[in-house]
Amino acid sequence: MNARLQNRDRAALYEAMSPFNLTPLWEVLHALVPREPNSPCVPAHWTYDQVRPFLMRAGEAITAEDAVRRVLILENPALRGQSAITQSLYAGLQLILPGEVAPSHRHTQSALRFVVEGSGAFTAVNGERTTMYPGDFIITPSWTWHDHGSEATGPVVWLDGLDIPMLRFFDAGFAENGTAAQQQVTKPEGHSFARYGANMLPLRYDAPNGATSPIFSYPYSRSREALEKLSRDQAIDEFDGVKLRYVNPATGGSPMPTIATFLQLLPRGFSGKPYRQTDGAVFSVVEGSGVATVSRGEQTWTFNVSPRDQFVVPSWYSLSLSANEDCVLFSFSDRPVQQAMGVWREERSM
Ligand code: GTQ
Repeated sequence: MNARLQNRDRAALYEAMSPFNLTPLWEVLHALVPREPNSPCVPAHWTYDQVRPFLMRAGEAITAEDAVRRVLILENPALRGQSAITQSLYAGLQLILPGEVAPSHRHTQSALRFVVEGSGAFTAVNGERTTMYPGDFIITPSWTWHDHGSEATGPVVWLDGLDIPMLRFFDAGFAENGTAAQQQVTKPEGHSFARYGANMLPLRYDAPNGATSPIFSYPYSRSREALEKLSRDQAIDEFDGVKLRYVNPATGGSPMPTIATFLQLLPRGFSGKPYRQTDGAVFSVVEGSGVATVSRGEQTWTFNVSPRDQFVVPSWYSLSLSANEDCVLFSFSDRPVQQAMGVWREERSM
């Protein structure tokens, strides 16, 4: 049979089977099982100078209570309309103004907060409030009641990171609104940290939040101090500078089952080597300034980053980081899920 006839036969076959919801694998196999990750996402950078005026306008346009959560979603430019910064993760910047309340609710999606601007807002989880300070990493475990409020004198802004697209993928999302705007406070602030945060655990450890860390807040001051000391005492990693991962103190695993979180210090003058990983990562700049160079094939993105900026590096795009002055970066990704599946990979250039 000549090729033209064959193509015509095949086209007729595809058309005939289509009404029966059948389609040939061989036309799509290469895309379904790519030689290497082929993310539809693109690298992107949100400077705080660009974003902040829109956040403040949002503060005038709607109250936190009416919005439920007054958040500007950081959408991957290649995934507009999907409320996703990577295929599996959601990110947004949430604003709360003095005296406001973001009402109590719970959902199966896990959430992290990374405080970007302002002090004195609080988040309440399971009857315990945690006051937020810049650089603090705070978690809301899956299916726990949470509300946010502010006794600050100015605006407070934090980065929200949630596994919303992942739960959407699994069709496993549930949510419920609280009966009162704010949950009752039943424990003194710092209760969980005393119980679980001193490198000690209660004798009969009760895993109050299932697979999620029993600590709600990982204060910046302690994490920053650790990085500072390590930057003096140990060799600086050629790719990461000094990078630590946050842990669930009861398991040594990630604080949340779906999201890994990291804090790293790039010492002044650091010029990191390029590496790539299968977990796309969202970064929040805490201190200092630097350059994130992201590349894939022939294409390169150069982000000059400053404090309070956010940026995203998709799966298998290579990243190299450099610092003009001591630079601290927070980041998060879906690594624990990939590791549970045994598919996480990284490649560090020679
Ligand atoms: O604070 O509970 O950015 O439910 C998106 C969904 C924040 C929250 C978001 C949420 C929340």
